Amino acid sequence: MTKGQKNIRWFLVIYVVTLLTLHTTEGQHLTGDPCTVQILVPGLKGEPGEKGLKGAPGRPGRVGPPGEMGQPGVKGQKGIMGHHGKVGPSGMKGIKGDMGEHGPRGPDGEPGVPCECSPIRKMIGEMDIVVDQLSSELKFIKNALPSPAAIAGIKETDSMVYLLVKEEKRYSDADRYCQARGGHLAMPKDDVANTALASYITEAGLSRVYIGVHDQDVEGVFTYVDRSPMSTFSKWRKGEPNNAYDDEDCAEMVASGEWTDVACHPTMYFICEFDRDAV
Ligand SMILES: [Ca+2]
Ligand SMILES: [Ca+2]
Repeated sequence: MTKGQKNIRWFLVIYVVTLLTLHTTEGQHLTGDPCTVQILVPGLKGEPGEKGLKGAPGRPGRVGPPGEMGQPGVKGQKGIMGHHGKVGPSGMKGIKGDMGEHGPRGPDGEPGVPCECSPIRKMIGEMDIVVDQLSSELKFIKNALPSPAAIAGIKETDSMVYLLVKEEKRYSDADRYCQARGGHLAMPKDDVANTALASYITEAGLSRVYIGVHDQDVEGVFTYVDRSPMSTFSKWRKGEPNNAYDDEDCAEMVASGEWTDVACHPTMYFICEFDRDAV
């Protein structure tokens, strides 16, 4: 837009405003020609208008910053008791406690019945003797036996205790075994002893055992193993001793109770004897 065009435009604006002012405002009539172009001045400031209606609510503001941490709350009440738990493992045995105090004395018992005590005392005394004998025999058995399976029990006479040993040994080893236990190979010196030994062999289911008879010192002169002479008793089987093969210097007893001279080196079972007084 040029400067001339701007001027024309301002002129037209002023002219229209003037016409409108003259037409609507009586108090401001000016003398002269209504078509005369005049400069107008602004009127007085009007009275304040009435208060307008309340506007619509504004938009929500921004989210504010987080608040500060609050104060601790009040402690709650105690809850109800829970269920019982599982039974735990047994604890270790505790230390033995001190002995308690003596209890009060009990009431007196009923009076006893009078008795004749002498026979009972005598019986007790006899039983004590038997117990002592059994104890000593048991001690002897424990000392004499290599093992319970090695013997077929014990055979006794009035003066001797016989022990059949079921371990096969040579004559000299067998006697050594008996001596180590306080005895000898059995030396039957009468029929009572010889019969006891024979029954012992039979009851054990054996056929022969070494006994303590030999002629190792002088051929043909038999003695007992303790070198005591055979003066009045012997039980040789018929035809014995015969020193067969010139090699029989020891003796065995067979189940019948008879004796036979045999060689000393074979091994076989044997019977030991012990004095009863020493047992
Ligand atoms: Ca001989
Ligand atoms: Ca012979």
